[in-house]
Amino acid sequence: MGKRVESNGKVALVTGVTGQDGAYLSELLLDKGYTVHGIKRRSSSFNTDRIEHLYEDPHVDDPRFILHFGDMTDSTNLIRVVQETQPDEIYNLAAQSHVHVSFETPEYTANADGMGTLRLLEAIRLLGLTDKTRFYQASTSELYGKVQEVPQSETTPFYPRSPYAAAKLYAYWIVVNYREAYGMHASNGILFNHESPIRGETFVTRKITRAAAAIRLGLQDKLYLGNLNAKRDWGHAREYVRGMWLMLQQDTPDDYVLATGETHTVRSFVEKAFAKLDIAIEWRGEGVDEKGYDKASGRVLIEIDPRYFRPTEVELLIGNPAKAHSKLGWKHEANLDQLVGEMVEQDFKSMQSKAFNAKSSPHA
Ligand code: NDP
Ligand code: GDR
Repeated sequence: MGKRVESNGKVALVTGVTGQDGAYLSELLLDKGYTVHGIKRRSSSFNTDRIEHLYEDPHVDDPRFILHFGDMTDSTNLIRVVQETQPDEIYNLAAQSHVHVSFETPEYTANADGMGTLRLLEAIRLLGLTDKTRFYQASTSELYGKVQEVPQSETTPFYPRSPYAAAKLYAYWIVVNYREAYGMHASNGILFNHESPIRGETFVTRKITRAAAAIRLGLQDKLYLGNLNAKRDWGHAREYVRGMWLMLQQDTPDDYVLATGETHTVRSFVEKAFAKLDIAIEWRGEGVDEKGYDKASGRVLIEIDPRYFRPTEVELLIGNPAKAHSKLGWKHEANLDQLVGEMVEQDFKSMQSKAFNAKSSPHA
């Protein structure tokens, strides 16, 4: 964060503030002069790494970034925080956001991602804030699931393929319903995958860029992955949070796809990431026996572990962001090559300095 900017008098409430998008969005809103309230979960270890740089001493006058403990599964907590903060805008980013994990925790995912959205909308309604508070819902390209048509747009039918997507489907429709029933300014951003150097470490892109860096530095031997053939439309998270904000600045609420309009396989993401560190990957074998070799040394660097396969997969995502372009003036900028480059560079730098510190520690 640079110098504090003049207040614009507006208050935003961000759920999921400790996540990738929560961090970028808070930065953007603070830069625009908002007072930002964030809801974070209590955890047994620190979960505020991504927003550390935004932290302000709570004892200063007129604090602009304020954190509240809370949880999407706790109605009374959400009602209290909304009442206390009286937000002009709510960005609902909190979710159990891992598709594969949702098969292990389907009920919790439905509760946090589906019912949690309803709880927030009801809080707005019960507190009489329907005319004041605008609402952004973090909807997802996972709603499209099994391919119906490509590229996917706001009018493409949904066919969810995971408990996560089914929970987000409920959230999507309850937002549309509250908009139509109560005239709320509530919008769905149907966002395709967006990544960054602060992407969660268990999503495939970050898993790959971290592994590439660690393998290059000799800190890891191999990378195990699941489905290499899945295709995703990957953009940069910093650009996507701007789209969220734009949706809430429109006179009328609506639903918008944010995407790049390009799609790439997981396999090609792997090749690009390793190539950034001068490792050329050569693939041999098929199906679960496919392996990625270091072309130069012949060493196996990538293997398939079927544990990472999902019971039902989303094979192909490619979005059509034409509506966001024409109505919001939003367009992605970074291409996949730039995104991969930024992620690999940051992972390499931070692992290199950690490895150096470990070596130079007197206790190592
Ligand atoms: P992250 O997983 O990085 O962040 C999720 C956030 O939600 C974290 O702050 C997490 O807290 C919080 N959270 C999880 N469960 C609860 C709960 N029960 N109560 C309160 N907070 C909770 O996700 P992203 O930032 O990548 O994504 C933001 C939103 O956008 C999510 O809703 C996701 O489903 C959706 N989305 C993401 C896309 C992407 O490509 N990134 C694409 C489309 C939609 P903690 O830090 O404690 O875990
Ligand atoms: P996704 O992201 O499921 O699209 O959901 P993820 O990065 O987890 O998976 C993308 C694709 O890669 C394949 N894959 C692997 N995935 C993981 N996580 N780990 C592996 O080892 C691996 N190997 C192959 C997956 O099968 C999948 O096809 C993300 C989340 O941010 C959601 O919250 C969001 O809604 C959607 O993007 C849009």
